[in-house]
Amino acid sequence: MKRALISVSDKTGVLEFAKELVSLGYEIISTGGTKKSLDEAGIPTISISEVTNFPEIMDGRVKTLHPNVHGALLCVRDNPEHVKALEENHIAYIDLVCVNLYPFKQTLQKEGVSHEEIIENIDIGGPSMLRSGAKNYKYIPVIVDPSDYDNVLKELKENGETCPITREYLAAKVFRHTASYDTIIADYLTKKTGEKYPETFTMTYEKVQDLRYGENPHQEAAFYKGVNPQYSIARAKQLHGKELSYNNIQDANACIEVLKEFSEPCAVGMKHMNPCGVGIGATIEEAWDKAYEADPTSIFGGIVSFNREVSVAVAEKLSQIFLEIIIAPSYEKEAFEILSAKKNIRLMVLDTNLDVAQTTKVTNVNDGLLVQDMDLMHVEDMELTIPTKRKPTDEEMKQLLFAWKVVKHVKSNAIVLAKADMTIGVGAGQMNRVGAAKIAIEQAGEKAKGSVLASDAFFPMPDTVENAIAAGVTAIIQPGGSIKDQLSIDACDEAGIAMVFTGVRHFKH
Ligand code: 93A
Repeated sequence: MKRALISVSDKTGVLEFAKELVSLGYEIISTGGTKKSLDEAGIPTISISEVTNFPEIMDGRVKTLHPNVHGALLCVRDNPEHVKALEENHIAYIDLVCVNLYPFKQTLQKEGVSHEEIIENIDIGGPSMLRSGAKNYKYIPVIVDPSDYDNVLKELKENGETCPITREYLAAKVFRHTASYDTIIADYLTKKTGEKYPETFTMTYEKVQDLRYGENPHQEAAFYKGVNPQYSIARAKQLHGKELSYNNIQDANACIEVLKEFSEPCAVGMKHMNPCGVGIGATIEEAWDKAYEADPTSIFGGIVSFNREVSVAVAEKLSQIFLEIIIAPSYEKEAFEILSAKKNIRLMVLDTNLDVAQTTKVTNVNDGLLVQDMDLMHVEDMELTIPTKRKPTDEEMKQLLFAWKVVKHVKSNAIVLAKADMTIGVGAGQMNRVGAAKIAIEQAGEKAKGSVLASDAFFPMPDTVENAIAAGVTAIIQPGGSIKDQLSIDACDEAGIAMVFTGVRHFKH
């Protein structure tokens, strides 16, 4: 008689699965809680203790960790020595394993959970059975995911056994699962020790969706999210519109990052990973008007994020332009109706009050990862100094700080011009600073008069400052620290404009 070992914490679908196995002639072996559920459903089972000849002890910590289980699972059935060992020790084969693990992740996410409870939810016996069975996938199907029950049953019914390729697929899934399970445990304990960059870097991500393609149609792609995403694109929910694309997700992520800088009502327009228009105001309408006016050309086909509910007034304006995505904490009912009248526009919600939990940023290079702290440095924590004769006025200072918060999110070399709580010129990703400034100044045009300028890193030459002065900029914020700082300061003093040093730079490559 064939035997199936069933020991599951997630009981989804297990009664039906077990019932079908019984009707296919399997004897079911199961552990305490699982057996109870199967018994209650009238499904005949034998207890694990009957197999191990040993009681479940220590609150179940030791129930399946036994040679009668692992010998049965690991035996190479084509190896006479193995078979002999099995017979000599009176061990019978186990032909199918169905195990899912103590809910470690879910326990971790429980409000007010104690360390002891978390530790108790580290499954030891379950992964051991999964791994033993999966190592021997040549003979044994091992099912860790209830969504595989149906297919396994189908194959058993059709062929009396599972297909080798299915067993291989299931084994790969098992090892992915146990690896990711252990990663979550390791992550929890590593965080507890405070070790930030341990000798191995492990991460586990769960698939959100396959993407139609990557950056270009000839590249395959998928989107994965962290185990407990916070205020980020991985947490956002799509309410309406076409499926997100790879480029959408990257841009939306960058768009949300800018939003995190501001607590006042704010609207951010993003295009190809750079903010094209950012506005703040007393209301979300005002913020949007500014973000739009900042650059009505680039916003076309862009991504927009808000940190306040989208009102009807804003929705009416948004519906006039072609946008890829709108992200906001919520939408007024009628605002949602207005926007969702467009079939393709992606409408997303994201709680912008959540904690900003992510503290490390991972970038990949071929065959490697670069991991660094997120750039969470805020201007409030910087020691600002004023090297010029003239100090910025209060209004200039307000605009400088606004521009500084935005320039942090513009690809280097980055220059941002701002005026009246909005960006008016953004120079992004240039290979020289003066070039980035030229783009920003040209975009601002007449508006540059009386504006302020932020530079993500210091000026190696005074040329950018000279160009800014010529365009009518009245105050500049930059890290300082160039050996030629004095030339830039002199240029400011000569023109009677103000300069602020942050002492901190914001490269973003
Ligand atoms: O406590 S364990 O690490 N020790 C074991 O020997 C063991 N055997 C199965 N956890 C063990 N399990 C796990 O118990 C399984 O992975 C499954 O998640 C759970 C099922 O227990 P029950 O059937 O008593 O509800």
